[in-house]
Amino acid sequence: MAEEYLNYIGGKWVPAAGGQTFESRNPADSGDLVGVVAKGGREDVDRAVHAAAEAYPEWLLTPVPARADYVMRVGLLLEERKEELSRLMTREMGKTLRETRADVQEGIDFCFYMAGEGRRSYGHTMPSELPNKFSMTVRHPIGVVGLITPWNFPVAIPLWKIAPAVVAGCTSVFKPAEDTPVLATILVQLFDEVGLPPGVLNLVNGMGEEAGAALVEHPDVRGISFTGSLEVGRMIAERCARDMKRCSLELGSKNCLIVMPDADLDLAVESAAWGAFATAGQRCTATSRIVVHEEARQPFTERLLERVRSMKAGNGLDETVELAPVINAQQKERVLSYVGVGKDEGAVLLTGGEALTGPEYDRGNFIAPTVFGEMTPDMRIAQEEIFGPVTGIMAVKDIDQAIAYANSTQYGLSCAIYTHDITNVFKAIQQLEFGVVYVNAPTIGAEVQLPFGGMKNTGNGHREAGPQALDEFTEWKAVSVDFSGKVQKAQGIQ
Ligand code: UN1
Repeated sequence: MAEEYLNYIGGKWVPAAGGQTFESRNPADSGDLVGVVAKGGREDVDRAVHAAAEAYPEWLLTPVPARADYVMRVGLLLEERKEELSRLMTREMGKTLRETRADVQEGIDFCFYMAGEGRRSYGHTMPSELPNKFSMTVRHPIGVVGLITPWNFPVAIPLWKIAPAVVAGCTSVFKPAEDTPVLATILVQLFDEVGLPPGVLNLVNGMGEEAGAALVEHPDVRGISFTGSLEVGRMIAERCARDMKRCSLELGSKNCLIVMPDADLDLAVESAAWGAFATAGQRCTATSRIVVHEEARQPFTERLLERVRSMKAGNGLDETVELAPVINAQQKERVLSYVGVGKDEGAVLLTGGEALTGPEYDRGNFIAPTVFGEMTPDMRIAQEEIFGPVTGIMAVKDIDQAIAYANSTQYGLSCAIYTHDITNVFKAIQQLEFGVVYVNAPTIGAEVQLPFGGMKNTGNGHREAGPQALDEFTEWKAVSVDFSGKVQKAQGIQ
């Protein structure tokens, strides 16, 4: 029997109100049942929001360093349990062990970063135009928030939201992706273990259309932080706009790696292979487009294909495996259908493009690493987020065309350029419409002390992590203290 995982409401572990459950299965082996999970719906969300609202007044009055201390202690527990959780994460969502270790590490790093923020949480002081009057800004939590997360970073991304919400003084209801409920539940267990007061963090596992929608629509929820698809993000934004709710969105992207002729091609090839095929291409930051100067196209393409063909696919617990399965059977079909789209549009399939078969693959969702050549910016495979092990190469004649091609989608999360030419570097920095830009580094692998988020339809202007982390969960309050003993009127009124 697989272990059962419950929801966490007001500090208590509880089954779903309707008694329903759902399964979490291993994407590398459908016979491996990772856990049976309480399937929460509207009523569970309502109870969780009430618990969060009840906990809020006291949490607001808890000193910020004391709030941050819980986050620090969760980071320490994660450090102790890193290997165990990494292995379980590979079982639950498939990516390789070295990547699941990195996911947990990113969570640890961010807990420590946010713990430090607890003793900063800076505001400003500024002068007043009037004598004997003092002015400053302080952060104020926005209240009860809903946190809705994806499955591709089951520890890091939830912590990008939970840790700043806790430090900011918000109380929250966490609705994790339906593909990774087990890891999410264990993460919440850690907050329980360090003694976070009941109601400050609540967990409702369940489906997006039920539990997620109920959270977004709940009148007592003051803000939503969501990472996922543009399609769902749009629905959330519309609903939040109507109710004047804070809403921060981290959505799809079509990230790009630019290779100029003076680049170190070995580095560019390794960077492309890592960026496109780590997590089987299922990162918001995945290198799903490669723009190569025509002088470098042939040697770059040859070396990339050689590198990609050397990749071993399989169960991520095998340390020699580089290519993991995609998350579920539905996603496998979707990715394969995009291979058909690319061929129909006239792109040239250079390698991959099919499901992997054989005894070690048949019970999992494995797709061969896929590279298209002769891709052009107008093609759907160059425009739509595929979220699988598929990338395409476009040739350009100069840096201006490279930047134009890179910018030619509705998205703008991550873009990398390989070059040693200082002019190319600064043109890229100046003109790329991406929230995350790398020079001679892959499109993936963001560090937690930098702000993370995208331009254009990748989001709605918010950033996670970095010095901006608290902005998502706080309002600015402008405070003025008059100690003149008079009623002073601003703007020169006598
Ligand atoms: C994501 O896929 O949503 O930069 C986040 C990276 C990771 C985060 C990706 N640190 O690839």
